Amino acid sequence: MSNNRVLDTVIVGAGFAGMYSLHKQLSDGFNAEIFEKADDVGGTWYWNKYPGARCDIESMDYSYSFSEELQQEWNWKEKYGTQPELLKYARFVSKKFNLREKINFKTTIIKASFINKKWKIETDNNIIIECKYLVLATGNLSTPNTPKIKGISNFKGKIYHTGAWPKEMPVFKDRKVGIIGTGSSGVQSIPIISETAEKLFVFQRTANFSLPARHHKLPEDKRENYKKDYKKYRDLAKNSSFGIAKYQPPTKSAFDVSDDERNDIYERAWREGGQAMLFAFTDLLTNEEANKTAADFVRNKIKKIVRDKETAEKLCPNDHPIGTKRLCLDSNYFETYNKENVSLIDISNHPIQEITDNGLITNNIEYSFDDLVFATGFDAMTGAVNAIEILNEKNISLKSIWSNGPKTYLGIMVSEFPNLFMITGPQSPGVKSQMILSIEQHVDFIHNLIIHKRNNKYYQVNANKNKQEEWVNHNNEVANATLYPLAHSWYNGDNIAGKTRNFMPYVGGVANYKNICDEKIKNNYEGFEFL
Ligand code: FAD
Ligand code: N01
Repeated sequence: MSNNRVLDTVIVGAGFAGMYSLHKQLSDGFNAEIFEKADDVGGTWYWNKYPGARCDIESMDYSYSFSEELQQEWNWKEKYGTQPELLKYARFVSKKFNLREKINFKTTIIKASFINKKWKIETDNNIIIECKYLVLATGNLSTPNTPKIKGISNFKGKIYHTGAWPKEMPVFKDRKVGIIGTGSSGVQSIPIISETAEKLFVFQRTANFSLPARHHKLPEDKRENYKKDYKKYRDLAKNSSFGIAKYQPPTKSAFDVSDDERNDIYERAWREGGQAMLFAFTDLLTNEEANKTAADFVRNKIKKIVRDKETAEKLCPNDHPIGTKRLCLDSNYFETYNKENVSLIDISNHPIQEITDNGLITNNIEYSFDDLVFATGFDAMTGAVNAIEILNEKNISLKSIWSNGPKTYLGIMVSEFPNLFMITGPQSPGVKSQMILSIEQHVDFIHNLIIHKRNNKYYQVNANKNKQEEWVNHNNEVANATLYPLAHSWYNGDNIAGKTRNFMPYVGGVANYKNICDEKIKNNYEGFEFL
């Protein structure tokens, strides 16, 4: 592709959001291209190649619904798709819809300035593009966070981050490995690394809740039956809170049933696998006592699984209500701590003092290993956007405006940044949902907005500042009526040193959110200003 050019639309990122956005744009005759820093499509599923990486929402749900042909043609092999399968799926989509020729790989967008009613976009390889619309499909979990720990450059072994895993799988056989972090990435990778490593040291700052995934191959008949009724399942998902067909809103409080009944319900959910337990009662995420019934159930399970009492105690989460951090799903995570070659090191009261040539020091004890894995997560939700210098007409950067936390209108636009759109941005339900469903809904909304603008010959759309403020306040009110803010999590920005605490996702549910968006359209795009 040529260097400098003029386009209708620049889309940043070739994950599921960017690809669908490009497809919509091309289908409606816009001159659009994607710019992607990786050398392939896939986004999350390109970067997170760590051992055990897979989705934790069943693949029959966690997939595109926009094309009936695609959803009938593609055959998921497993209940929860593996990273290689998801990457293959992303590539398949990019080829089926002829997207690749419009994707500039190995190109990072570094700057975007709104000048004379157009966006001027600059890349790290000196391409300059002028365009009407800028769509940020940069991902919520795409900026890996490596904590700044003293001595890191001294480490003589190999260092990996789960969120930027090398293409060639490292061999841990007969090696001593240290891993920092016990979030979803740690919980998935620890059991697999322990299978071959001579020794695995797990450095845990906070114990995390995890439920069994009960993963299995997807039987062909089950898959085909699901496909026959795909529309029904997709509609159920759209009308749910989290965008998952089988988890419909519960109707009873945890205290509407006897202790025995409640326990039976949790036991069935535990055996079934997945997140079912969290959807058992209406008040699990709003009432601490109700939540404790589920948390106690899981803590008791951990104590039954893990043989060493002291280790089991350390693995029991006690600092947050269950479900208020992203709930992990695992395959034999707690069982892994019964293995001779695995040691759990509780660093909750003893932060890592230093990384040394051969390992690390905590609580004045040095642990030696050959390889160090950071499963330390991401600068979530704002990291990738803030990494681009985005300047509005007054030359004010989005990063500076967001310095005390992000503010958006519907998670889609930011006031005073005209013609700039975000897919599943802060204050949208994106990360609190089956994300591909939210991505599709956002892309459709943004696309309608652009078409409305084109049809009416407007040159600019901007989010109204007061409406944005109202939306942010509503977002906070909804979050504060739940237990979510009680947890220290990336939802609040707590995992990044110096990041202002702000609860970022919209937790009112995908169905409510879609209704709100539909209302805005009905009310002549309420909150959006057209010029
Ligand atoms: P991404 O997939 O993150 O893609 C963003 C792309 O933008 C990346 O390729 C990145 O390289 C590119 N980019 C960013 N900045 C720039 C720039 N300046 N210039 C050029 N390119 C740029 N969600 C679920 O709903 N269910 C799951 O089971 C699930 N599992 C997950 C497992 C893991 C390990 C992780 C990390 C996340 C998971 N998620 C899951 C969330 C997942 O991120 C989303 O489901 C979805 O894949 C996000 O797609 P996206 O296109 O919005 O962003
Ligand atoms: O990251 P995390 P993740 N010293 O932030 C620890 C999605 N995802 O990559 O809890 C010591 O959850 C940190 O400790 P603490 C999913 O949305 C999904 O695991 O902050 N420890 C924590 O234990 C998920 O939520 C899947 O005290 C430090 C861990 O590192 C999101 O991505 C799989 C530390 C980070 O956990 C992020 O998950 C993977 C330090 N300085 C990811 N800094 C699925 O299964 C951080 N930690 C679908």
